[in-house]
Amino acid sequence: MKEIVVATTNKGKLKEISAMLEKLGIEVKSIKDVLGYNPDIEETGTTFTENAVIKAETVMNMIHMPTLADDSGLEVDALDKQPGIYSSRFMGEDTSYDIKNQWIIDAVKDKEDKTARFVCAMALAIPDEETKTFLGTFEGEINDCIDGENGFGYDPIFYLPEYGVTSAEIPIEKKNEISHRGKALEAMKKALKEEEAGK
Ligand code: ITT
Repeated sequence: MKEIVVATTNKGKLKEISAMLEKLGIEVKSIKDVLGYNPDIEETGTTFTENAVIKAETVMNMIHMPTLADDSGLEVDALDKQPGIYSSRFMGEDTSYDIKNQWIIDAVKDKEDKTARFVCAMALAIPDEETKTFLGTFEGEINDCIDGENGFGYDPIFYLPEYGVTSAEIPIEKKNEISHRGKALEAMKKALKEEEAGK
């Protein structure tokens, strides 16, 4: 595959996915590059994987090109795995991440269990092929303050005990090596390689 359209409106995701795919020699386009606008897609699924498939197939059916979609989010164990699939809609789509992040910090402040994880489901929809899905997870804890300028979304409160910093304090290359998104893309790479070898 030489070219792939990434069905996302999220600039942070696009930057990370582009950095990973360009390393494989794949040219990345956003839906806006191809369609000229971002279609409004309702995420009606009940799991990350269902939503990733909805996004990938909706866009692929519009443009008839290989399309990759990412549905991801933060699961906080002490909050019954919320915000989960509602991560971008949590507290309202237009609420700033400073406010969302501080709300989560306060909500787990007195909880013993601060564990959390990012989950990423990727769906690859190719014309006339069955859609393939891949899952990656990234374990961490909720930090006690907002720290770091890198990444996006909930990265500034996602503490990595092994590194002693949040995922907003590590460079993008490092995050891509260890993150939910990096792992899902690694699984996709492996599946595509195996498929190629079997042809
Ligand atoms: P698209 O649907 O257009 O791709 P979105 O941001 O609405 O964009 P999702 O519905 O998958 O995408 O929601 C993902 C949210 O989960 C994202 O907006 C962040 O709040 C959070 N998230 C996912 N991965 C993250 C990461 O690597 N770092 C920080 N926050 C992340």
